[in-house]
Amino acid sequence: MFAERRVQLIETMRALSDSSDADSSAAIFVSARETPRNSDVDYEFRQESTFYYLTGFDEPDTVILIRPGAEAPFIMFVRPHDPQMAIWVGARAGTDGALQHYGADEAYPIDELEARLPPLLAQVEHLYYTLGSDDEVDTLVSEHVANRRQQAQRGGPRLADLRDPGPILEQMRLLKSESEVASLTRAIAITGHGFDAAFRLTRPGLHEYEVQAALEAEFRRLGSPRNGYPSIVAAAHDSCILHYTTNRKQIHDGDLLLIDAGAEVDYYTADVTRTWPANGRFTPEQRAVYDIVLEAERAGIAASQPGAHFDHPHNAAVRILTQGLVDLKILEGDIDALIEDDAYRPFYMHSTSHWLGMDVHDVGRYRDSEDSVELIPGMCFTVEPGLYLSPDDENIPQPLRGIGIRIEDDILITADGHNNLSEHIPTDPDALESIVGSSQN
Ligand SMILES: [Mn+2]
Repeated sequence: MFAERRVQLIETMRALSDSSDADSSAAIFVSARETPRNSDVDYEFRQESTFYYLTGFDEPDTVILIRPGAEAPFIMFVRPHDPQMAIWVGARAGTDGALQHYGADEAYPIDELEARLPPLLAQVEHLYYTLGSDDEVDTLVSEHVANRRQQAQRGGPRLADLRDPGPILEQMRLLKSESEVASLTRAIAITGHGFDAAFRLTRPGLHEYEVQAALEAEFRRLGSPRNGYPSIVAAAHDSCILHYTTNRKQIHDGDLLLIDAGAEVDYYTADVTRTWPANGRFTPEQRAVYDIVLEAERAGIAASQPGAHFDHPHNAAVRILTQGLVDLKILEGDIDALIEDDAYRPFYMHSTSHWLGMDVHDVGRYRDSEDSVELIPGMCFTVEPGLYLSPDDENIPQPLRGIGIRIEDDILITADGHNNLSEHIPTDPDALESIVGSSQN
């Protein structure tokens, strides 16, 4: 599948070539680098998503060159074998591995990049590289551009332009293949097991991190090597903080607990949020807000259809949330006028959906000129409305203050509608009440 993606990229580059020679372009992609944390310790390494999408290669300090029509269209520059490093941190693929296991037509040690790059690019007219993606390669590319400009003045082949390959890859990554959907499905299934453990364990007196540990223990136990993003485990009014990740508080009787978390599998991540009562029973106020958010979420999911547009689930959710804010006596007035004025914004300050895939906020355009993009089969995104009633907002009736609720599912657009990939993780408030705290441990 990695080779197929490189072929698809090559075909797109050829189609975008305006010269007589359709093979006059080349593309450069750079891996993630290791980031030092302190002395001999690095931050956990994760490959850059587009680089992994094109290569399946998960080592740092790697550069690839893709050249349509060349005798060696796929060249990898990798870290060489190092017997000493193999003892300390394990073997690298090396140039042999790049050739044998990763489909490279040629492979060289990364130290040779600076010397080899200029001759490999000497005839290229359209150079694809995302400037700003890597300091070292940025420098090599800008030196090459400067040298080619000088050479062109002396009659050398002209480098016509430097192009960003980002939009091509973003469009490719936006439409998920069957194997990508299978990985997402697995990530979401594992995430569901984590939520199940969290539901069952939850009870007043525990700390947020204890519930997080139960959730993430399932992720790891079932084969997810890491989370797609840091888990948000927010009790009480911290559920009103969208990206609360402190997760250190004790959970008290009467609190809500909001968890927003996703296991990563094969470089694809789930992104699921549930909110439930710590003691297993919603208060009437919590339940009233919960029912509004759930209705908004269901309306958003129902609006997720091929041929609809990206904004439609958001618009459907906002209508329900605004009506709900009126019913709760937080807003008053005509629903259409309130929506027109963004009156819901203090209580619902994020949008309802984002693309989902290798990155939790995955790549892909949201708008085509004026309109939001049309939904087509293979697109995957979240639907995640919420209401966040600040503990400090004196315009909110006192018993509602501090209630924060978000419900989030992962939706795949299909030929005849959609598939809610996280549907098996309960959102029904009665179902949640019956499962919360049911573990004896
Ligand atoms: Mn999300």
